[in-house]
Order: sequence, then C-alpha cells, then structure tokens
Amino acid sequence: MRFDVITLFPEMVSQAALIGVTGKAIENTIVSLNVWNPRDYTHDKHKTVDDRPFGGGQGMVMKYQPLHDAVAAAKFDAKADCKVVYLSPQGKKITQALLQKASELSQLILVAGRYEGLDERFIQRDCDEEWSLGDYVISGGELAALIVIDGITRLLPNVLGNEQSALQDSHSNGLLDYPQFTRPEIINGETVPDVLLSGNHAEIARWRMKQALGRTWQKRPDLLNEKTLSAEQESLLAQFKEVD
Ligand code: 9D3
Repeated sequence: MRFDVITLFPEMVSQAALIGVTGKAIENTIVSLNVWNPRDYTHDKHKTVDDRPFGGGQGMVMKYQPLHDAVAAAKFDAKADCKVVYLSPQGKKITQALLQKASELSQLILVAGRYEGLDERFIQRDCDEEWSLGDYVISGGELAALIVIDGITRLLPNVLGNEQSALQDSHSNGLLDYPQFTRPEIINGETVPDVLLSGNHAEIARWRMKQALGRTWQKRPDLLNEKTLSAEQESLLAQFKEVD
C-alpha cells in the first residue's frame, strides 16, 4: 500500500514512520510513504503557503494553489486511482471499521493541515473525505496522518509477526483487552491469577473472554450495546458480574 502525505512538516511524518511496525513495513516494501510539501509548489519569493482569512478573524488559512499542486504531484507520481482524505476536526470520527475498509485501498493521500484550516474550496474540490481523531483539539494533521498510517499498516498482510495479532485486537472483536501478566509471579504480594499458571488452555481462553467481557461492561458499556453476545459469552459475563 502506498501513502502520500501533504504536509508543511514532511520530516515529522517521514521520520516518525521509520520507527516500529510502520518502519518494518516500509523496510519490507509492504508499505511506501511519500511526503509532499506545499511550500515546494509555491511560486513567490517568500514561498507563501498561508494568507489572512476573508472576513477577518484569528489566525491564517492555507492557500488553495500550493495544496492543489502538491496533491496533483502525488496523484501524477502514483498514477493509481486513489482517495484523498483531509484530516480535520470537522471529519468523520476514525474507527477500527474505517481503518479496516481503508486497508483495502492501494493508495491513500492524507492532507495534514496547519494554522486555522484550509481554503474551503480545496476541501470541496480536491478532497474525497474528511476524517477526525475525535472531539478534542491538536495543532495540526501530521499526528493524525501518522495514526492513520499506523492503524492501517498493522492490518496489512505479512506486517505483524503473528498473523493472528490484528484479529485478536481489542476493537476488532468489539471488546477491550483482557489483563496481561508476566514475570515475576509476585509483586508486592500481588499474585497472578491461578488459571494463567494452570496450563489449561481451554480454561485460560474462557477466563480471558470473561475478563474482556467484564472489563468492557465496566469501562465501556457503550461497546456492548453495539454487539450481540453468544450464549457462552452471556454466561461468562453473568459470572463476571456475580464474582469479580
Ligand atoms: C476546532 C478548533 N478550531 C477552532 C478555532 C481551530 C483549529 C484548531 C486546530 C483548527 C484546526 C486545528 C488543527 N487540527 C487538526 O489538524 C486535526 C484534528 C484535531 O484538531 N482534532 C481531531 N482530529 C484532528 S485531525 C486533524
């Protein structure tokens, strides 16, 4: 899969993407990442990418032409059919389902904004979708682009060592993760649940499902409303509510 990011801070995106799972995927050519700086598509002496908002008010707005030409360059370079997504506080909230669907694309162009936003005509004419991280404010789209790239990359075939890992993720099954423990067996008198030391794999799987259901019920009951539980899951959740 090919990612292209339109950004005034290209090294912020390209450098961060070299770390961890995304870095490995780039190394193994499962993913390619190209960055495009609108500043490189300006024609004036001062390389102007922003200007004052018509109507007045706080801050600056990113100009249409440098953004348009940067996206055009990314599209021309790839020559593939692709989707252009503007990362913005006005966008549709990113979910695991949205990332899953996007992971089937062969190219995704991500537009990271700065300042107060982009000229509305660029959003209308040049972008296909608008995505948001959620209802809080950050100062630009670069971290959002990295989140999207990371979230999609780990869904691609042959990226995670354990092929099952992405499937086992919390949020792909609609539940929170079960608790995890590693050595030592006792920390300040706190032990590890006996069942995890039992070697009984069926019993361990049942305990983990019960914990995942119970924690989701305690911490994120909204997630359970979206989900239909099997008879076994209903029974495990009932046990959790009784005891834990
Ligand atoms: C909503 C705040 N705006 C009102 C004056 C100003 C403003 C602040 C920060 C406009 C744009 C930004 C930059 N934000 C992003 O680029 C961004 C973002 C976000 O702030 N919240 C959630 N998701 C995203 S994705 C990109």
